Amino acid sequence: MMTMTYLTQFNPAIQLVIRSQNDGNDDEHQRGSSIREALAPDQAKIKPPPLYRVILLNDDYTPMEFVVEILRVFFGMNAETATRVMLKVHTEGKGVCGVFPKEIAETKASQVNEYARAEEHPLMCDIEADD
Ligand code: TYC
Repeated sequence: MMTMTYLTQFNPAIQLVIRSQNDGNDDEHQRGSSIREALAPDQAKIKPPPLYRVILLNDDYTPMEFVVEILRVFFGMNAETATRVMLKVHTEGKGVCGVFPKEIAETKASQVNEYARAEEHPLMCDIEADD
């Protein structure tokens, strides 16, 4: 039994087998949950992390090219996507740069704000729950 628990926790192939038993009707779903609970009680309780949107706010002074650079460097966007998001923020007041687990969202927003301040731009980045 110990061996099974170890395998289901750490062997992705076995996790896949258990997950596939959960596809289908509710009875099967229940049974899948019990099997998972029996084989790996800790894993059965793991929930995906809550997600947060990283939001960019418009202002009247930050140059458009700087905002595009931010979106490319910190959020991995290509020039076309970065320009589209920048223009959305410019015209609508705010826009989403990406959605991440809380700690990553907080880190990205801080890095953007610190970089903008270091370059003496008033650009503001914030986070909000993605629900
Ligand atoms: N409104 C700014 C300008 O006209 C451009 C801008 C876009 C600033 C997006 C901030 O998050 C922003 N230069």
